[in-house]
Amino acid sequence: MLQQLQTFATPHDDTALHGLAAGEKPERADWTIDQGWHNYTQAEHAVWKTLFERQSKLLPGRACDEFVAGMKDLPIGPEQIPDFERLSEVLMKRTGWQVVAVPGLVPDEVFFEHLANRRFPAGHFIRKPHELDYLEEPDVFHDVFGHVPMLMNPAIADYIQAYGVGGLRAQKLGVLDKLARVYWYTVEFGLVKQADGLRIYGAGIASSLTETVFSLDDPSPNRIRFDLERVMRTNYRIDDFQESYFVIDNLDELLKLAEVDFAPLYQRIAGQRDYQPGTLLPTDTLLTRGTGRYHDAKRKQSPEAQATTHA
Ligand code: HBI
Ligand code: FE
Repeated sequence: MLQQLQTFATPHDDTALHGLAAGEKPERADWTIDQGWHNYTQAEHAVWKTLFERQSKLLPGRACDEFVAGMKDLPIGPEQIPDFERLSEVLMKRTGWQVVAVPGLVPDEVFFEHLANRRFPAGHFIRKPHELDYLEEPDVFHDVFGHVPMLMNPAIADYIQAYGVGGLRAQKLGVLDKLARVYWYTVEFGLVKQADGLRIYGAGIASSLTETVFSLDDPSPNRIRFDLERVMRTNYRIDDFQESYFVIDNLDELLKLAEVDFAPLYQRIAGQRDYQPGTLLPTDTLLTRGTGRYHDAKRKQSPEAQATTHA
């Protein structure tokens, strides 16, 4: 209880870990907390501003048109960390979604239950000035700047809800790892083809300065036409840039994905082997064959880095 009080009463202190990772137990069963908007300090708003301005300079011509349009219509600006209630008012009218505050990572079933009900759980805390470029847990910048503009799009809105429903089902079937890869390579790290070339729609890219550039401009990663079964069998990196990005033709493709019955796919790939993040297959449709230089260099530095992929 003491720990609970401390973590929730002073939500903006210096602890590095939040939510599940900090060993917290929630007050409410759905893990939501008050955003506590008035508790943000000037220093915290300043971190938001730094991040916001960096990304806003970089994203025109790189983020997909839907991201830019969503951002424009939301009460999100450089000066202050957004207020979730004001975001929810606009989102609710557009696609029926809400943003709710959570202390950090929440258990899978809690996460899915929110998504299945069109509530997006957003970390209420913001990273510290020394962790601008790398953070283990989703904070308010990743969740709000990266995810919320996309939730203004009806296709993404339906797709993420379907992921929540599918997540609960996949958990019961013991195949969550397969489904989580689909989320990872679409909602978090997806690229989409637009008239003038590849663009970002994944929140993990859109909220990262370095990965924005790496994913689109660097010769190192593979850029592969999205294929559902292929992605379900592909491990991903949680500690570094992706070695492969998967590309969809347009966001409506996700709507079709949301309608697919995954059960037969889980059965078909059960027992088949997984692919490593950088592996290319003869059946892949390649947009870019990566040089692999970035991750090869890292593996030379520390061979054990190869193992830090997510099952
Ligand atoms: N909790 N707050 C939060 N945000 C996430 O993105 C999240 C989570 N809990 C579980 C989870 N993601 C993933 O591991 C699932 O998508 C599988
Ligand atoms: Fe995310």
